[in-house]
Amino acid sequence: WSTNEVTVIFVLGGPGAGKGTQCSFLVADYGFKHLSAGDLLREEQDRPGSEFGQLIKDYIKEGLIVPMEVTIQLLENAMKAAMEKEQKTMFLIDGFPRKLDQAHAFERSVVKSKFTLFFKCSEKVMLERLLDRGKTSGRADDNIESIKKRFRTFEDTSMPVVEEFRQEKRVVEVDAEQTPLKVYQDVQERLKEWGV
Ligand code: UP5
Ligand code: MG
Repeated sequence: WSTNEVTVIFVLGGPGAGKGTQCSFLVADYGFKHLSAGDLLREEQDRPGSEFGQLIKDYIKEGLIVPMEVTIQLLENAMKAAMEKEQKTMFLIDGFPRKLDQAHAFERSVVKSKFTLFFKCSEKVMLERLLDRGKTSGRADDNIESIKKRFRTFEDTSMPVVEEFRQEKRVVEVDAEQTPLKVYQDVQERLKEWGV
């Protein structure tokens, strides 16, 4: 697709930074379709007959990045469906790209993103949030062992993506340690500056 037809905003930030929370606010106020790569992978994992179920399960538990072919295909299918069935053209792609190869492949073969909304949050705060959510989330990776691995992968593998986009002046950074509503106010101000 071309950037005239489709607008993509990547939403990045560490595990528990609040990506999903802020995306749901944005969906309510703007015409975005929200696609969480993690949610799409978890759905695919649970889909009867999926050839990737076990692989996804193992990668998520270990906090590792699922091979990009799987994730990009899921995202592309979901975008296509939202365009055809809901006439959506604006997408928030949450939790992706988390590795440089994914970023390059997606921007080359699907569409170039407008910018990346980056939620900055310390590990201390993210850990508290995730352990708290883990009491009820049922997520296989909301336990201390998996959380530590997710933090590690985020620093080693995903931050280089943010750094590359930052060099290209395509990162909009928001302090994610404030209350959800204060974070959202900052997000709205920044989007306005970017003409969204
Ligand atoms: N909360 C949120 N905002 C708050 C605030 N401002 N103040 C106080 N509390 C706040 O929020 C987390 C918790 O914090 C919630 O309880 C919330 O109420 C509270 P949430 O909005 O869910 O944060 P989010 O950043 O979305 O956290 P999430 O756990 O979803 O982030 P991850 O990036 O770890 O998870 P994701 O689902 O994206 O990926 C999971 C795994 O999938 C990855 O580890 C990886 O193994 C795999 N994956 C890939 O392999 N490839 C991909 O491209 C994507 C994922
Ligand atoms: Mg999330």
